[in-house]
Amino acid sequence: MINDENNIVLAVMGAVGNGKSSTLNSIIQEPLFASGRAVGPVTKQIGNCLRYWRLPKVGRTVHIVDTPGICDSTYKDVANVHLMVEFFKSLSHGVSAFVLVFNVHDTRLDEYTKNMLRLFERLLGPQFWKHVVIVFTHVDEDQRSYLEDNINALTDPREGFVQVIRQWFQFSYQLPIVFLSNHDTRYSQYAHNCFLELYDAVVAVENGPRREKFTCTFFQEVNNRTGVVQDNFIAQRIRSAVAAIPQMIQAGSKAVVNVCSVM
Ligand SMILES: Nc1nc2c(ncn2[C@@H]2O[C@H](COP(=O)(O)OP(=O)(O)OP(=O)(O)O)[C@@H](O)[C@H]2O)c(=O)[nH]1
Ligand SMILES: [Mg+2]
Repeated sequence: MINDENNIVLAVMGAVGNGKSSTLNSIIQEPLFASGRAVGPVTKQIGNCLRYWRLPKVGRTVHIVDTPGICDSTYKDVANVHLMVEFFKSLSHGVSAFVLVFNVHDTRLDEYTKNMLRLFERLLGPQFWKHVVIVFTHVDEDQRSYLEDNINALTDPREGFVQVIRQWFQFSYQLPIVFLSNHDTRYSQYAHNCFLELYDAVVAVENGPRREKFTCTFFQEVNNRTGVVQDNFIAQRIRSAVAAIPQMIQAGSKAVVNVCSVM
């Protein structure tokens, strides 16, 4: 049952091509979501479905939500905002973990990614961070020793990746960080261990201090409405969240103009 409260609800987010769809496919051990290398984004729609978490076999069902990648293109920005509206509707029963997916070979936190994180925080509230898991893909077994210096830099307690995010958004707790490979996951003990770490991280944020899934006033308010009224409400909330992020406006980004003009 899609609304069973025992389901893990997992949403992946991140830049185009970072391995979001592949990570979900690895978890369920099924090529459900299209993945690959392309000039533009491969995932163009929100995809969600219910499956067993199979890597590793944990005996729990997972409601997985795949999203199109964040990218810096005017046309795609407009499309992504429309899709985000659908995204929030589909998550209105609560979320175990928001998995932010990065590629270990490209760990820049660019302004666009930062603005999208600001937008999520603004819409969902700062409690959103308590349900975030950071994932780095492309940490393949045969690359692991070569990547060890990168991994140490990213996890550095004073200057590492999570530390930078914590400083930007000014929260004091740690975010779980998982390094994994989506390459050849079927028989690999290494992949099994990586995904066990991911499962443990998801369960840890799901069972945070409040021992419950993430929900927020915004989700509840969305749920209290239906049809066109619900659509208009979501659009209005996104528009005011964007307007409240000075960096998005100062950037003079066409994305902001488009966000406002499509709603
Ligand atoms: N070697 C290796 N390749 C990976 C890994 N994760 C993803 N890939 C490859 O990276 C490419 C992009 O992966 P996707 O899963 O399609 O990425 P995405 O984030 O869903 O991309 P969009 O939907 O376009 O935003 C594919 O060719 C994957 O096979 C990994 O851990 N190791
Ligand atoms: Mg994808």
